[in-house]
Amino acid sequence: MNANHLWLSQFADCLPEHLATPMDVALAELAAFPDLPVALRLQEDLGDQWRWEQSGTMEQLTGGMTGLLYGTYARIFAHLARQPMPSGVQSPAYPLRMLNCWDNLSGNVERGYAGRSLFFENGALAYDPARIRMLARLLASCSVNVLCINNVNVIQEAQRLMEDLLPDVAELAALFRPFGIRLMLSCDFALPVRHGLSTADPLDPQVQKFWNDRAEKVWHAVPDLVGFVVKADSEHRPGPFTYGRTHADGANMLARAVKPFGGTIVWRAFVYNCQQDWRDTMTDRPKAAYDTYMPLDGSFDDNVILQIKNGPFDFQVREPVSPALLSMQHTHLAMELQLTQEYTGQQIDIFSMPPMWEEIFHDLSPARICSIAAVANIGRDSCIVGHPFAAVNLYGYGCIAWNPCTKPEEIIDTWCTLTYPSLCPEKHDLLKNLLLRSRRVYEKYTAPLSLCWMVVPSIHYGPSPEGYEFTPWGTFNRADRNAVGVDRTSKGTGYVLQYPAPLRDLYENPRTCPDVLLLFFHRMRYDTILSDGRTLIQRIYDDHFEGYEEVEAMEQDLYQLAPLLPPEDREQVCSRIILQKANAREWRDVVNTFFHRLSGIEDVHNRKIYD
Ligand code: GCV
Repeated sequence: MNANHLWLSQFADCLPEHLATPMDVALAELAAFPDLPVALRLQEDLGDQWRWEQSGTMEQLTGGMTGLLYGTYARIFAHLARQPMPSGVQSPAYPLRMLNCWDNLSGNVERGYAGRSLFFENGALAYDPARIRMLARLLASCSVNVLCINNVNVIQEAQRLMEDLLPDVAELAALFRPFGIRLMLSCDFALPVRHGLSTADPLDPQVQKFWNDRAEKVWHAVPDLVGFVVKADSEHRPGPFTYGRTHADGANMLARAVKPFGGTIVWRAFVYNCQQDWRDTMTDRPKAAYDTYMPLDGSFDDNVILQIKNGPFDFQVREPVSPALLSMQHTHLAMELQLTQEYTGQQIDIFSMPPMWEEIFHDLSPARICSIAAVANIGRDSCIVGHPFAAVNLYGYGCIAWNPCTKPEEIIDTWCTLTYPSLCPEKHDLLKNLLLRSRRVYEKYTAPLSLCWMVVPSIHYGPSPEGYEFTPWGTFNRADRNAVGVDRTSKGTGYVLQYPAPLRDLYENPRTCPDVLLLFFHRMRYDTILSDGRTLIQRIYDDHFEGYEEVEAMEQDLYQLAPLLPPEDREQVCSRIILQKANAREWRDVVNTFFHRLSGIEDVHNRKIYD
C-alpha cells in the first residue's frame, strides 16, 4: 500500500518513521510542499480546532496539537484542489469521529471486502508498521480520531486483547498516537465468566470488582484508550438480559469501571429478536431499538454513548432514519454508519455513500447526536478499500464526521481531484457524476421502493427474493399474488408511531410517503397507482430494467476513464464493473420474474421477463 492509490496520491510516498506528535506529522507533511509558506503556531487549548490566516505572502495556522494536523491537511488539500481556505476557527461537529473495525484475531474481517485484517493474523497482532502509519495518515487526513480495532462480535480468543495481548495493543496504539488517533477495544460482556466467576450480572459486586480491576490493567497499558465498544444481547452475544437487568444497568456498570481513567463506554443499540417465528406478524424488528432504549432515556451515565445504526433495520440500501436517534433526548447518542458494503455491493459494485448520508442528515439534525461512528471498509488489499472508488466512502466519512453539512458534490469532487489529479475537466466530471449517481443506480436494480432484504442470506450479495422470508431474522416482505410489504402504519405494526411529527404523518399516509420508502412503511397492492402515474408493479419492473441499463452506461463511462487511471486501479475498476453488470442482470431477471410469476401482471412495455 502506498499513497498512490488513495487521496494522498500527491503526497510524499512515506513520512519519516519517528514522528512523536501530530505537530511533527504536520511539519513533515508540509515539508513535501515547499511552495506553501505556512507557519504553525501551537495553542494547546484549541485541541482539534484550527484557524488559518494570511498576511501578505505568509500564512499562519494556529491550532491545538491535533488542530494543527487537521489544518495542515486542509491547507494542502485546498492547495491541490485549488480551493479557497475557510476563514475563522474551524471545529469538528463531533469530538469522537470513530471507525469500527470488525476484525477478528484470526485475521478474517467480518463483512470485510478489502482483504484480511491490517492488524491481526493467527490469533495475534501481526502488522506491517509502515502500513499502519500509512493508514493512520489516511485517517488523520480526513479527521478520524478513534479506531476500534476488533470486531464487536468478540469471538474466539479476542478477549485476550484485554489480557496477555495488552502490551501488543499498547505498541499498536503508539503507532497511531502521533496521528492524533486513539484506540478502542470491543469487549465481551461475559468476560468475568471467562475468568472463573459464575456470573456476569452487572449488579453483582464481584462482577463490578472484576471490571474495575480489568479497567485498571487496560488503562495502565494504554493510558489514552478511548474506551470499550459493547455489543450485548444482540445476535447471540451475552448481555444483561441473561440476568434480568436492563441495558442501563449493564452499560453503567462498565462506565463506572472506566470512569477513573477518563474512559467511555460505547454501547451498541443493535438489539432485536433474531429468533422470530415468521408466522408472528405482531413482532416488527424495526421497532426493537426504540422499544428497548426509549424507556431507559436519561438513565445512562455521562460517559456512556448509545451507538445506534442510521436506520432501524441493518444498513439496507435505503431505510428511514432510526426513530431512536430522533427521539431520545437525555442520552448521549452516536450514529453508526457502515462503510463496508455488506448490503451495498461488497466493493464489487460501485456505491458512493455521501448522497445517502446527506439524506440522513436531512431528517436528523446533526446536533441530535454527540458522536459518529462507521464500520470500516479497510483491509490488506493493495488499495486498502477493495475497490479503488470505495476510498471515496472512507474519505467522505471523515468529511461528514467533521462537518455533517458537507455537500456530497463537494466531497466527491475533491476526492476525484486529490486521487486522480491528471484527469481533464471533462473526464473528472464523468467520474464525479458516475459516483454521484451510483447509489441510486444500485438501489434501482436491488431494492427499489425500499424493497429490501431480497438478498442471498448470510452472504448478502446477489438476489434471493424469498431468501429471508421464512427465516428467524425478522426481515420479511410477505409478497403474495396481490401485494407486497409490511404495514407499519398506525393500523399495522404501529412502527410509524415511534416517529415525532411531522415525519410520523408523512410516512403514515401512502400518498405523502416518499416513493423510495413506500414498501418500508406500507403493504401495497401491485395495481396501486403511484405518484408518477405508474402502478407499483410497473415501478418494480421499470426500476430493475433501468438499473441494469444504467450500469451499462456506467460501464461505458468507465471504459473512457480507464486508460487514464493508474494501472492497478484500471485493472480493478474494469474487472469489477463486469461483475457488477452480471450482478445487476441477475437482480433484474430474478426479482422481475419473481413478481411476474406471483402477480401474473405483464410489463406494459413487453420487455423480456421470464416465466
Ligand atoms: C458484526 C449485521 C451483520 C453482522 C454484524 C451485525 C452487527 O447483522 O450481518 O455481521 O456483526 O450486523 O452490526 O453487529
